Amino acid sequence: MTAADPMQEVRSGFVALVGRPNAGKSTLVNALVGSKVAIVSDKPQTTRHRLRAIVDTEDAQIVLVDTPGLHKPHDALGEELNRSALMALRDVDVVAMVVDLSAPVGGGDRWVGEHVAATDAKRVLVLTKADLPSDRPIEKRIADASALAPFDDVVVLSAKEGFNLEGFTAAVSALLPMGPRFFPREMTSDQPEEVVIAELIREKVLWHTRDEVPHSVGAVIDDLRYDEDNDTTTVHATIFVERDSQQGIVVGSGGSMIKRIGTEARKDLETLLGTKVYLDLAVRVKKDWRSDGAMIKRFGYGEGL
Ligand SMILES: Nc1nc2c(ncn2[C@@H]2O[C@H](COP(=O)(O)OP(=O)(O)OP(=O)(O)O)[C@@H](O)[C@H]2O)c(=O)[nH]1
Ligand SMILES: [Mg+2]
Repeated sequence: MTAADPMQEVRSGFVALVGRPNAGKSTLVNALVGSKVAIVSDKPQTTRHRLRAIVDTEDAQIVLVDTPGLHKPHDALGEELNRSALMALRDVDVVAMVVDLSAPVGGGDRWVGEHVAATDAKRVLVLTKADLPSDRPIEKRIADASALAPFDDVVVLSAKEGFNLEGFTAAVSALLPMGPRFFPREMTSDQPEEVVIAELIREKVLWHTRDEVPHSVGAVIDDLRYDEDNDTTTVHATIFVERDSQQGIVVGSGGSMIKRIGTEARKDLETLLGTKVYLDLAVRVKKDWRSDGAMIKRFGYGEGL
């Protein structure tokens, strides 16, 4: 067998995944890439960074662009997240609109559909969560969602069960132009290590909190260093919340919650970094930071400009 020619032309291009919060975009990205590159939670508005993830096969390189869920914004953060998601619709070859097959198509989907219809890119409708029961016949759901924009193709899949991921890859590849690979074949994501680490910490907070708390949480890395002698990475990070009461929730009684968050995050970080990890987490209050443009920039959310 001869080594693949790096200049060989394959189906290659950029594919933006857009949709309502919680539709399942990031779960699909992880399933397609085959490793965890995007954080996921059961709370809406989990993704706050536009993230590029690479799916590389023998005859295609699909650069997936995961985006924050499009929603009705209530603050500066929400506006920035929407702006970032809508920016991703420009300059991509294909827009994949991700819709939760188990939930009714609603006004939020129609609004996303209008933006999808307005792009010059090819369009694929992705109906995900096919493993979940639906209260309406599947044909009806597919028909409702298909009417949201003029789509070039429709794919039904389950990211969680890994059902019909190859259907997505085939549908998207067929719509991509021939060209060179844009990224090295072994690369899976374009996120800087510090962002990945901060996001993993935030993800743990999302899973363990509810109501306004998940939305009020931001995480930053204050210091990151690797000590070769004992093969340990030391991470100092701060979790920001907006209220004293939220600080109490994230710390937990006798520090029980922050300990749990820290233990779970450390395990993930050890897998990610392949070293031992010492993780020090502080929880601080920054009142109404979601309305503060400077703080949003400091976290690097949205366009991170
Ligand atoms: N049963 C089932 N659950 C899924 C599937 N895909 C995603 N989920 C769940 O749906 C929830 C939201 O998933 P995410 O991937 O974070 O959704 P998202 O669209 O990226 O959400 P935002 O980042 O907030 O816009 C999580 O609880 C996932 O486990 C699926 O195929 N089947
Ligand atoms: Mg997401």
